[in-house]
Amino acid sequence: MGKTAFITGIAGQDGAYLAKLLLDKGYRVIGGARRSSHIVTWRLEELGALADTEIVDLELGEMLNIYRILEKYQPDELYNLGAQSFVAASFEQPLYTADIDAMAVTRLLEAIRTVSPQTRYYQASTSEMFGKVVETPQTENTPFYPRSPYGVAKLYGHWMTINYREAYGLHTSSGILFNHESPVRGENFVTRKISLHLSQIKHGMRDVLELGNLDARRDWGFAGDYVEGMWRMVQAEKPDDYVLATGEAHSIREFIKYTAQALGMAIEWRGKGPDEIGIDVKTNKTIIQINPKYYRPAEVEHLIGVAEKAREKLGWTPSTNFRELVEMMTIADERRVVENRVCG
Ligand code: NAP
Ligand code: F7E
Repeated sequence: MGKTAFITGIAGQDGAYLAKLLLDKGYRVIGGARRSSHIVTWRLEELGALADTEIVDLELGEMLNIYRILEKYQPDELYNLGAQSFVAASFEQPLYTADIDAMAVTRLLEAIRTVSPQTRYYQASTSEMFGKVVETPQTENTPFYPRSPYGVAKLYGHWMTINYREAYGLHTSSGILFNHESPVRGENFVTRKISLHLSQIKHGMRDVLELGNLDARRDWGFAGDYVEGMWRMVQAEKPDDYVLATGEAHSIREFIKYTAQALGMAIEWRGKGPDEIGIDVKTNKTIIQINPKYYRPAEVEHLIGVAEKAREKLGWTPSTNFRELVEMMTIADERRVVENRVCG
């Protein structure tokens, strides 16, 4: 019989890609989604994973909800992808972010230790833990310096994952994943916001794209590649911590440039700082403006990772480069706009 995997955050971007990957490998996949008036299933549907994924109610704030799920399903593997994952929101909701992104990790690990110690655990850690970077590029050995309540909360989860491995001998691994995107990325994140809004502008359904800091640089990979890395960490004989990254960093400005290119548009920049604007060269209209509400109280300026350990020990390498990722997202969003489909 195939293995059973439980995925928290099944309705999110990575949840959908991981569910698809595990189903294709013959797993029984059970996914936890928090109760709402309308559970978001379009990502699973779009990736062809909805029909075979069993979805159960899971609120990461509820200890006994988690406990009963572990007791009932006794999964071979648990991937903790559920989180308040939007960095900007964590500045406004720091306590909620701490409860779900930090304390829930301990809830899960305590439940595993108590009723399902054979369960292998994956923790979704993040390059945001490097924050105001101490060295460039970043590896598993780079000291952490988080710059947001999100980053601070995730750092707690990362260390608890290590602590339960060392204290109780549990198979717990932590993936320090750099930004990874896809056509099913949430619309608030800057990449998807750009691919969707510029597609809408091209087709006359929006006038302006409003953004914050255009000079931040990120190491952006493709989510489909990164869930393969998560799975490999969990299959490894020994649990450990790994960076997954592409080793290339690009600015928001570059992301805009290549999205525009994929749409057959060109942008000319004028002005500086909050007065900078992006003009559509063909129509001479202002289509990009800065809105300071998108600036963060503390910014992470430049992240770039080295995934050498994952390559050596897990045989993992990313298959999609930056240009391919931008094109993939833009083509998907332009198609949705043309077909008048809402995916968000
Ligand atoms: P995502 O699309 O935001 O998905 C997160 C999921 O967690 C959502 O489905 C959300 O439910 C669920 N969730 C939020 N609060 C919950 C709660 N209280 N109880 C139960 N579920 C809850 O994020 P993602 O991009 O797939 O990322 C997956 C994980 O990797 C997250 O932990 C994120 O922090 C981490 N990570 C992401 C990246 C990246 O670049 N994508 C990089 C490093 C680490 P709703 O659908 O109801 O909102
Ligand atoms: O911002 C800048 C913003 O929200 C990227 C999450 O998955 O990756 C993600 O966190 C950059 C920042 O992602 C806008 O200031 C400019 O510098 O797309 P983002 P993030 O904060 O890097 C990490 C690894 C995670 O773990 C997180 O869960 O873009 N930026 N203008 C903007 N960002 C947004 N969202 N919106 C703007 O208008």
